[in-house]
Amino acid sequence: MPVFNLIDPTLATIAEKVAAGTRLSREDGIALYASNDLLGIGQMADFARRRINGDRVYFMVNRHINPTNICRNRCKFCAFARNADEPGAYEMTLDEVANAAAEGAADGAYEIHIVSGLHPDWSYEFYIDMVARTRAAVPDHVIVQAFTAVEIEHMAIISKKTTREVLSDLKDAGLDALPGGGAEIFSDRTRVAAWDKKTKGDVWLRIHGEAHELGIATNCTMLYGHIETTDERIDHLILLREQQDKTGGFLAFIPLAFHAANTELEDLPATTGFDDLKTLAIARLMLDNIPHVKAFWIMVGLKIAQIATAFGVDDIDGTVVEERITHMAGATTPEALSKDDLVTMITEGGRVPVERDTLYRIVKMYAEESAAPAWHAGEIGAPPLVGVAKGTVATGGHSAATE
Ligand code: V47
Repeated sequence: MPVFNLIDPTLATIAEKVAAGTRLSREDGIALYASNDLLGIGQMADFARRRINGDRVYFMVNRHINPTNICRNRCKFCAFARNADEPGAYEMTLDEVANAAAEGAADGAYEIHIVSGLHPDWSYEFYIDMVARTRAAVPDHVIVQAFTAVEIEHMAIISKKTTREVLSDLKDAGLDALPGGGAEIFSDRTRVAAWDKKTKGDVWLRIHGEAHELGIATNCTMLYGHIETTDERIDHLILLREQQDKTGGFLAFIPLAFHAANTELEDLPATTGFDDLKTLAIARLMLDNIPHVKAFWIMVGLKIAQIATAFGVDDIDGTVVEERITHMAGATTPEALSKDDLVTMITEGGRVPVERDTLYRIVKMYAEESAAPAWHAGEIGAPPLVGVAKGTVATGGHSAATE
């Protein structure tokens, strides 16, 4: 049995559950947020991380493309969106998107990550062509991860199709995976106050469930550090966990630290390092059925992302190149990192750097590992593991070798 050095004795029952691989309750999540014992929480999250992912910390070479910032939803937390006639508004042509994707692939990217505003004039066919053109511009091994559930709902509205039909059309055009954006915080209170036109939580979850059923892997996120309460954060995590129990296709959870500059919530302070680490660690502990927890270095900064690998995180995202959404909201992180930067960040923590594709298949191991982890998606070319993470990850019950 692991021994956790807890300063806060109220965490003792939670520690027993973590050691035994027992699911944590809503009350446990609330108690974790109420505690100041960051190192105690971190030790438990590190134990949970190791049980699932062994010594690996994943990263990837990827390219983000944001084809337009023109958006008909003007959410209060967003510094990226513009009206068409506003200074700074831009839109890319399909040629420009395809060229950026080809350039990313030529630079070694295994993922093209496409997210946009909801352009009021783009047609359904334009979106389908965007995926088809991107797919055609890159080699087969490159994963096309495109469109948040918010964009999928938008496409369903403009095409008068169901969201399932939209996902199916996109898949036929070459879509492999959905990114995790647009979830924000599922509570209706926050939605009504700050993003009233945006996709409701139950619709966001339904779309991801539909994607999983169609064999499209997805990620999930939580935007934190704005007007939400910590209870609302725990409720958000539990809704993600319940969806994963049903459809099993979430690969990674990514908490997104709110950046306030140039938004309507500009007066709010930035998240603290303490809150960032606690949120990542609590996510690892609550989301016992989601294999990976990612610290997106663009949002939490390089130093917190590196330290987070000792607080439950097994993924620090990728090289990125040209990120606009957080930088327009005041992020001071670089826009790109090299592979060497990422490998150094991981190696300093004594972990095994693993370059992966979107589906967590191995591109390259950068060091020897003593034992393969419980969760292992195989090598590049192995069949995608979508929908298999149903309640099996917490105890290390899943392994690609046993599928
Ligand atoms: O949906 C918007 C968030 C998301 C701000 O799936 C903001 O692998 C902070 O989802 N401050 C887009 N966050 C980014 C995203 C993402 C990033 C990296 C990897 C993956 C993945 C997904 O960013 C939006 C929204 O939730 N966001 N504005 C802001 N001011």
